[in-house]
Amino acid sequence: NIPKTQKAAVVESPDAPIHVRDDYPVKQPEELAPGECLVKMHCTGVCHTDLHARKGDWPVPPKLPLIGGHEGVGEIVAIGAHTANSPVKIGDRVGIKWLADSCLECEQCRKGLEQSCLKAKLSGYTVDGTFSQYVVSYVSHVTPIPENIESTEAASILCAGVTVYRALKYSRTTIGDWVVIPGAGGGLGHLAIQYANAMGLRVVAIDTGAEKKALCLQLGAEKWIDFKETKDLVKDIKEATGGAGPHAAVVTAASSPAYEQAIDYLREGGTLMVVGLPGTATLNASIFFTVFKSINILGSYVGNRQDAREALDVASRGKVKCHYAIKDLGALSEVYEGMEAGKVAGRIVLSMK
Ligand code: 8ID
Ligand code: ZN
Repeated sequence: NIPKTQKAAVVESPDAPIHVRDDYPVKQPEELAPGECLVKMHCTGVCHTDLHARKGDWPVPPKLPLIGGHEGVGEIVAIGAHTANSPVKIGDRVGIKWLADSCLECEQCRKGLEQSCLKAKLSGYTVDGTFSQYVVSYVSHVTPIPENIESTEAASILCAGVTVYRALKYSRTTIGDWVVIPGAGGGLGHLAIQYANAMGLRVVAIDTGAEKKALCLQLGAEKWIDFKETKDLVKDIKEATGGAGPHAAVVTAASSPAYEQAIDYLREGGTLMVVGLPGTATLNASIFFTVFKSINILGSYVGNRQDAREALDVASRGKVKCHYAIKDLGALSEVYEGMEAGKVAGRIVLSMK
């Protein structure tokens, strides 16, 4: 009883309005290739990456027409014939993350850096994503969802959560260290505050507006700086961290100004985790002070299958909770408008039922 057609939000071109259709074809079970599975979606988060994709912001172009979305949770309703060694079965609740599939054989895959596999398939970018009722994904990469977490709670852990979890994990920090999070009131940032706290880190949240301030402080940030109000960001960050500056910065803002002074405010030996992805900006770091202060600059790209399980495990034990509002798929355009205007505190999750 899998329908032939479904609701889907289709982007035909970067300028055209998003077209929510109800006659989009569903790939039928007998059409699935080995290794593919069909997932009936419960819900999906909306990431700022989906907005970058929709606008064609990035130097690597998305497929067109495109169905975006890569924070989906649903149930497997079919698996392609002749699929060998599937780690999941029909009826399992699974998550669809940014990395839809990778070859599992190349050096990057063997090293657990599968997100940088040259044959990677990206949900909602190079293959259709989760803004539809049925999604074709891949048995080796869908993420089993633990029982004790709601689908709507789990959705944004699959991109926002795993991304900041991994960035913090590799930030060369330890219990009691200070981490500054520009973008703290957004989807990635508000989860980063909580993962940082769970790791024993002390958080300086940077973002703007009363609503995001209240959210960040409520989620456990010790200090707050409004980037639109500060007269001297470096001075304010240093003061907030007792004079010496933070041990790490995890930049989750979707804008390049958020990176500009990181080398100046980081503590000696500190680490800049490059996460937020403004279109074509370059990192402008003083070479002299990067060397003189022994600064580490590390790009951090979502997470591998293990990171996804770890991030979900932490959330399923109640240590991290997504702050979200639920809307329908038809609201996607207005969600993007709100996100563009910086008005979304936390996340928006779309119900797909
Ligand atoms: O794997 C990765 N590296 C990865 C994974 C997922 C998402 C990277 N991203 C990227 C997205 O593509 C996007 O560029 O991270 C960025 C943030 O995604 P998001 O959290 O989904 O976006 P959001 O909810 O809009 O939050 C961004 C926040 O940044 C603040 C905004 O106010 C907003 O709350 N912000 C901005 I724009 N400029 C800022 C600044 N200068 C700033 N905060 C502090 N300082
Ligand atoms: Zn994302």
